[in-house]
Amino acid sequence: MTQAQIPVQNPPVIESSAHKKAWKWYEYFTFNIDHKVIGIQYLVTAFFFYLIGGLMAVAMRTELATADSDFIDPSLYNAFMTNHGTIMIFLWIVPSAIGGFGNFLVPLMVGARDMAFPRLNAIAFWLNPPAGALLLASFLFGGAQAGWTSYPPLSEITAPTAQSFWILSIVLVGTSSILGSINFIVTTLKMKVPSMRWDQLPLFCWAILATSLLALVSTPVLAAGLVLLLFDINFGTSFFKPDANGNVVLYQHLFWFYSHPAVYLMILPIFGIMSEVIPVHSRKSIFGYKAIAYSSLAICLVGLFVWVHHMFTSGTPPWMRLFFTISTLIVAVPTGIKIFSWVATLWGGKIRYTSAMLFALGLLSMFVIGGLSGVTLGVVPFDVHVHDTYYIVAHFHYVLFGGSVFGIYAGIYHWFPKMTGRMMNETLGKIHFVLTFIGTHLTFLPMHQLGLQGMPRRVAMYDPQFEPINQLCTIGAYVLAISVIPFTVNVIWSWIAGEKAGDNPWKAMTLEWTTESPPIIENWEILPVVTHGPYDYGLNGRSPMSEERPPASVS
Ligand code: HEM
Ligand SMILES: [Cu+2]
Repeated sequence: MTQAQIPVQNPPVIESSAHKKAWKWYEYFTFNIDHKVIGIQYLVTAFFFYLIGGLMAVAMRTELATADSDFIDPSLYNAFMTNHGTIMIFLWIVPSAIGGFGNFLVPLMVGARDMAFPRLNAIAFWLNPPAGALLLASFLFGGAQAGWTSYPPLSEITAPTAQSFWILSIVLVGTSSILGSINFIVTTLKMKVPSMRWDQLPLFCWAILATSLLALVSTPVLAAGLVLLLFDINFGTSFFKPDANGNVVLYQHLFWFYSHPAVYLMILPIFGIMSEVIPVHSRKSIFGYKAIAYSSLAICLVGLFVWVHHMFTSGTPPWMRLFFTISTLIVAVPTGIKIFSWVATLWGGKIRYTSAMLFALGLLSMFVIGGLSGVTLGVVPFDVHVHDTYYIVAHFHYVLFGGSVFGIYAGIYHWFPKMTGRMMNETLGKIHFVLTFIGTHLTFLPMHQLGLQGMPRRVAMYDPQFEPINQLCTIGAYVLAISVIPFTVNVIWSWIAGEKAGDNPWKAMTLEWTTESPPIIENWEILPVVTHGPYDYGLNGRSPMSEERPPASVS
């Protein structure tokens, strides 16, 4: 190859690890400052919480198999409902999508040796286990009862100790997310290899950049709201107490100013994963690179101005309803742009139906359903009709399960070879996909109908007329629970004894595939030089479908 060898003078050396090439397994359980170790720590911890949150969901669905309350008592049901939602959002999707994939991939994708602030990075991760422990400890005091939104006055008058544990836990994860965001922003802006132009930055990195900016603006607002709530519960203040001139709607504003964007915090990194997986597994350059990159930034901006759509039934004045309806419908535009770009990328591509690709395709279909029901909810009269019914539950599970969890799975099947040096088993992967796909539809599709017929959410008992449909959902939930088994077996077995992966099993073109699998400590012996775009399949005279890689992208 003709590219020049650019040796790196004085590579930034991480002390203690100077002459090691790989970490020992037990070093993954320590305060390690390598971004790759931290990424895997995030992923494994988050998956552990996913299993716990999933068990709570199964318990709830078992309760809901019959109309009366006969399996767990209502206050335990409430506690499961609250902690299931909280765990899934704050301890599973956000930490795995941003913390896990972001940490592992961003430095590798921009050609850096680590994150900008490795020690801060480790601190950000290590805030998560105590946060999870605090959340689970809340069960010793009856468990928080007020739902993941924790609206006062309910959250101020039920289970105060458990609620305080809940708040402290969320403040810890929030702090973790702020520290992580600063790190991602600085890493992307400052540590990209000079040979990489901005329009060669992988779309996953654009997504993490947008996500981090959004998290940085919105998370402190949530933290403020929660700390005020903590004061109300424990120290006699009355920010949100209606009987003492407090304002409950103020809490809702503070909460949703974070939590609506939180939806994008979960989905933007997943969109980033999609933009990497789809071109690689269909051997085509991504369609509309700039449109995808800018739409991430647009979603991040518009997403900050739609939070009131969660409060249409909270006495919101009509002009506000109008403004927030319009802004809500506008967010559908950049999201639609991305969907079109992926479909256009798939169009005429040489699609390889790997497990990663199947999950990505599954995500597309699910997300379209969830997105469409979201658009219907943006319209005030309809929202008022289905407010706090199972229609809402159906909508957000399509987005969160179909949209986020499918994306995380796609990402794991795609990058597992890079992370561990071994391939995952495709047969088990496909079984996992089929079970998950059927289970998700079976669990959540019928819920639209329940909602339209008026079944309220967040209750353990319901009118017997809803029983047959609920039983379908419960069967679906068991299918989903079973679907985790082939996945878990696959990860553990493949990690130990899977087929060796080689540096670039998918023949991808982003930088992370130019180093060894798993990457050595500090990522490269010699930093890579970028000679082509991240999705340039088939340039330099090869056919667009070429399986062959272009001349080495590093030298
Ligand atoms: C294993 C499959 C799952 C099942 C069977 C399931 C089931 C449930 C049920 C029965 C509820 C109570 C609904 C209500 O009364 O409002 C619920 C709430 C919720 N779920 Fe799931 N869920 C699953 C996965 C997920 C995932 C992956 C997420 C991802 C973020 C998630 C997020 C939530 C949230 C945010 C709530 C609302 C909790 C609240 O209202 O405080 N769930 N889920
Ligand atoms: Cu929203």
